[in-house]
Amino acid sequence: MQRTDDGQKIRLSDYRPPAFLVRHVEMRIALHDGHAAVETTIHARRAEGADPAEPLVLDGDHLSLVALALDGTAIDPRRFDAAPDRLTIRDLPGSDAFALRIETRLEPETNTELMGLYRSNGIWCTQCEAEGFRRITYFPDRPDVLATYRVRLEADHEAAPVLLSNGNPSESGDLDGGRHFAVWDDPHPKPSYLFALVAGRLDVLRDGFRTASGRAVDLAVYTEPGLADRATYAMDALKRSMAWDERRFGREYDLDVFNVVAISDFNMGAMENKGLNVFNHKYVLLAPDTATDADYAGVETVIAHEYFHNWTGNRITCRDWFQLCLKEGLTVYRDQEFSADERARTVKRIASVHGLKAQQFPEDQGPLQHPVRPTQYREINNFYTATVYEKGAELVRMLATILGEAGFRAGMDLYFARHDGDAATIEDFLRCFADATGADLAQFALWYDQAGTPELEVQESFGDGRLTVSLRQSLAKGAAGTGTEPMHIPVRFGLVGADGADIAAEPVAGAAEIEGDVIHLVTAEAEVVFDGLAERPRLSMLRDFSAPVTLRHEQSREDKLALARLDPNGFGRWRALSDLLGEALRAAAVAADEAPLDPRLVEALVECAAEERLEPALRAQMIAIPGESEIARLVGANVDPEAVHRAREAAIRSVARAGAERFRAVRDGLSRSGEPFSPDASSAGRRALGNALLMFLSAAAAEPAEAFAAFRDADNMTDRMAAATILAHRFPGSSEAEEALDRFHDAFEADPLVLDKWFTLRATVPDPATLDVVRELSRHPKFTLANPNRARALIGGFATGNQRVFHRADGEGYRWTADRLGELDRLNPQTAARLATAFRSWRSYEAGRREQARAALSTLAARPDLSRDLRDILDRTLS
Ligand code: 0A1
Ligand code: ZN
Repeated sequence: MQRTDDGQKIRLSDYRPPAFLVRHVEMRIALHDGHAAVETTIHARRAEGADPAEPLVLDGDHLSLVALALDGTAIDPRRFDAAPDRLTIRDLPGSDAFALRIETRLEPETNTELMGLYRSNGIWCTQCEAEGFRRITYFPDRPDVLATYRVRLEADHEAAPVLLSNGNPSESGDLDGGRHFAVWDDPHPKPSYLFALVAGRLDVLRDGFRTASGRAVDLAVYTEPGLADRATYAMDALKRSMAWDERRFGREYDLDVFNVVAISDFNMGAMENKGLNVFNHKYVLLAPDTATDADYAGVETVIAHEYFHNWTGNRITCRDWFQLCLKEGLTVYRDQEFSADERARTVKRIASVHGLKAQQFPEDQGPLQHPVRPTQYREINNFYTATVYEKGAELVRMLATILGEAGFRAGMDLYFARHDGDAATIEDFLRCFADATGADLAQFALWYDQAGTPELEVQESFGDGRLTVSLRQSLAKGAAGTGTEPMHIPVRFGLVGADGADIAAEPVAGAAEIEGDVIHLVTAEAEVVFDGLAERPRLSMLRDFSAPVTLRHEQSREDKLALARLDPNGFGRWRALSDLLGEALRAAAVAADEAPLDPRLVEALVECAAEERLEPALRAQMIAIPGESEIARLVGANVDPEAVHRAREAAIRSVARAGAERFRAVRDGLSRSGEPFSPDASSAGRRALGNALLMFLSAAAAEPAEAFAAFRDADNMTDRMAAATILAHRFPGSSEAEEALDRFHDAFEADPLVLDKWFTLRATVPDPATLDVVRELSRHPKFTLANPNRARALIGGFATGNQRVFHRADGEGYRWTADRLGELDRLNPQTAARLATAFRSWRSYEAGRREQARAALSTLAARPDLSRDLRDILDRTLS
């Protein structure tokens, strides 16, 4: 049963330290078919300075109390109130420690929200972040209450030969009636959101790691039976992550075991429970025949992310949920750096920036806007957002840019030393960098509190060997209503000469502060002057996307075209091309014309595709045509998705026709037939380029034969999926597309992760008839709203991956989606709320669609029994 909404907001300004502290928790959890019996003993005491008359108030969520005892004696019922969402106990000792024993009884099988203790494919597992522990027992379920845990699990040996919890294994043994037990000790004090248990019939892949100081760690990845051989890449990524964190940040692992479990039904990507990371199986299980290169990269990233949380999140956690970015932004930054080191830095950076613009920018510019550190929420689960994660990571990256590598590392070292074992705040974090380097970060701190994407306007003029660059920053007030003060924007730049080399020019003294290749813009406006230049350089601004801003650089198309060819910074070349493409597509979509692209831009793209000295992965990124939702974002207002679709198709045709011959030669040159599949970054890059070219070649030929042959001959999922997408999306209804989709379905029907791909592939066909297809798919025997991956594959695939049909003028796309969200909300509010964010940009569409979207959203919002999660998103989206 979902929580309904009382409309109440939780505010950062109301934060009070806990009145009671918990030192140690003992749990005995007996798992049975149909129910679980939980006995929890909380060793606690009143916090120093807390009011001795204050009752102990423990959080609960749909709990029923079985028994309650204080220091071994049942408590007089007049001394406590047990409600499903709260246990209040009065007259507790003034300062002595006490042991409170709480018994609860749960029904994991009926837990469809997948929060707390639930059963997935027969496996018992938990998800406690953010507030799931209170669905297991009454507890001060807040991240600033840290305790050590000793957990005893009991279950039927047959049903659950594997019994896992946090920390190190201690005792285990047999019990009567075919049951057995295992005890786990977690010596590291942790908040309740990091508690976990897993029990069931699981296969395991084992390995080991020796830390720099010599600790031997047993590593294990658990999967459903028969799938452990698909965990080898995840295990490899884990070992690489452990070694990287030692090298890069001096962080070692701190337990004797590290366990990872892959679960089929999971709301998010994964969870960093201490010593027992639980994953959506999508981020563990891989095989060349079932997983794409993007899946491999995703597994590597998520494995690293969860592992890195051991220090940034677990050893140092958050004081309260407003500080979520303290662990998430920092950990995303760390996983991005890991991928950059393990793969290719520029390619990784482009992918991150692309993701930031696709996910975070629309959030920051729409009704769901909030600062990286929010100051209020109704439902915390709705704040695991691109802003907290991805923009949060950008803030850490800016800090590294501003302080330099050594200063940043000194600040991180101090943070680990000073706050190990703490529940910290953003202020604590920033103070470490200030103290370690002497920097004043007061202005920088505004980035955490001011929502919205700043605009950075740049103008340049050149004469007599002197280049004057004017910079202006501005921040519009958005839905969050936060401040608009000028912030510290680090602007990495280069002056590119006609020979394609950076010109080393000294800035004229007295202008805005420049350190190396970074301009520190700290005022609303500033001017930078370079003198003594022998030629007019091309200004390459905001290299590596050194700040999360919208750059408005008044730069001629000639200069941009020159940078696309010449910029020695690979990111700069990509950005020049993507700006040129974005601008051309935006203009075409606004004018609703299908004019071909500027031939010079087309030529630049074709040349990039063929530029041998560039790594193929980068070439694939450079020739990517912006997607329809990206073009819609650039149009910004009164978007007509049909015009967007036509503009994009016309652009693809212009590039395809002009490049066909050279594309063919490049594609032929890439093929390495006979070589066994390898998921490494450069092999993946060759496949990415080859498949991007196949798309253009199919568009040029205007017929599906080549893509069909590629589909038929594919010996890995990346190539198969790419070819199937070309067939389904570009040749919908053709016999080749139908045959490919059927073959795909029949070959992989039994593999849930691949079947998800098939649902998404069909839901994203940009053809009006897709609405009937998704209707039919929602009645497919393998479709279920109970599995979040499946729900996301169909509903999410459609609503976020099919601009043209989701935004159908007749509103049918909106209504179908809203109806599904209403159904899903009754099972899994968190996933429903997340999917509902597909509507976040509804106001930027043309009037007719706007009205249809408003009507669909209002009808959904009018349902009386919506969850707090979905109601929060709908109210903010409509406001
Ligand atoms: N902390 C996890 C992700 C996560 C967040 C929220 C959840 O439930 C509301 C579950 C998992 C991470 O960053 O990986
Ligand atoms: Zn995280």
